[in-house]
Amino acid sequence: MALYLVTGGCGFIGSHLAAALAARGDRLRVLDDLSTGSLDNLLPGAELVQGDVADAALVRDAMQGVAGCFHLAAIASVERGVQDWLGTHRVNLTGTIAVMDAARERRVPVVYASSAAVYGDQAVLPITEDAPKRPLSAYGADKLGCEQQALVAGHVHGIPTLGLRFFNVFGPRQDPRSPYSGVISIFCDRLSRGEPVTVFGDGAQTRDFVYVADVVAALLAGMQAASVEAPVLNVCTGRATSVVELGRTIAAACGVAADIRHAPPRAGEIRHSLGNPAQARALLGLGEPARLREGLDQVVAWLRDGRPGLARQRALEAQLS
Ligand code: NAD
Ligand code: UD2
Repeated sequence: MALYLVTGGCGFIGSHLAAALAARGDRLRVLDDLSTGSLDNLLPGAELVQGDVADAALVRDAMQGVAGCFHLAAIASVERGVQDWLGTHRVNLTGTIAVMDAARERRVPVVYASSAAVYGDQAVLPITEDAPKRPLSAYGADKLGCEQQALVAGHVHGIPTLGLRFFNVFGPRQDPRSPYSGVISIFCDRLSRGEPVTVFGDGAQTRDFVYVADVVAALLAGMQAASVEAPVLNVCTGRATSVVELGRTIAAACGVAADIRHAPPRAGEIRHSLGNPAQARALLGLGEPARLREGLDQVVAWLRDGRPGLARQRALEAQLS
């Protein structure tokens, strides 16, 4: 029974990781400032350190006695990086350096979230890990900065790390009601309530949507793969879906007609994003990823249940058993 630190453990992906760690019998310390995460997503029984991941002293305390750190805390939005360049940089890059600095003393392995945003627009698809990096956003540039600091962590300080470039992650507990929410959470929420959805641009842009359970499998397996070489892997499916096709598939999952409207494209938007999952599959021993429709059905069911957080969901399950 090992103790792990999960930064961002009250967020969407963090809450799923927390549940998976607990299911395999591990203990958990969560560091989160609850800015986009919520207390309802805190795993019952987990220790909470509430505060800022860029606060070096706080992170150093939180790192005490842990077997490994999963670093997920970030301002996980391209759009917010546009609005608040410096503020997001402080959390997304300085926060990561604070985590690696705190891991220094005992060389605690760190598995951290990078993003497909490091690639920007690529001519060759699907994207393999060695593709040239051309981030088109402050968010992507900071994630690339995290990867470069991980090289320093390994080379200079002997800290084992693994970076996981998540593509577009979706699943239950992804907040659908913020202007910065991911497209799947917004579309599922609106269409399930019979409201129209807005597609930015012509909707032919494509994304590689990966279900959160597959992301958690990569995170868990990733702790063994962390090394001073600072490896970085794609976490994706290798399947492309256009935004318009997504709208239609979600409408079908909700059992409603697709009411799709169009608005101008987002500035600086990536046109096509499709990852090659082969390296991660081979290195982490991952199975076949979930089909899009399977994952969408889970999101629709979660919305129908009133969007419970992890804690409320646990309480509901306890009542039923
Ligand atoms: P999320 O917003 O649900 O989770 C982020 C968590 O970090 C939240 O609980 C938030 O309260 C916390 N946090 C934010 N700023 C903090 C700070 N200064 N100090 C401490 N805690 C802070 O987002 P998510 O989708 O679960 O993302 C998790 C990680 O995965 C992030 O690093 C994100 O950049 C990365 N990622 C996500 C996606 C995706 O599609 N969701 C894709 C690529 C990468
Ligand atoms: C980027 C990253 C992703 C993650 C995320 C965090 C890429 C390829 N992906 O996702 O890995 O880090 O940022 O924010 O870099 N859209 C609509 N209508 C809406 C909402 C979105 O049409 O109401 C479109 C949007 O224009 C885009 C697609 O849907 O083409 C996906 O948008 P998103 O905000 O869910 O995620 P994206 O691709 O910016």
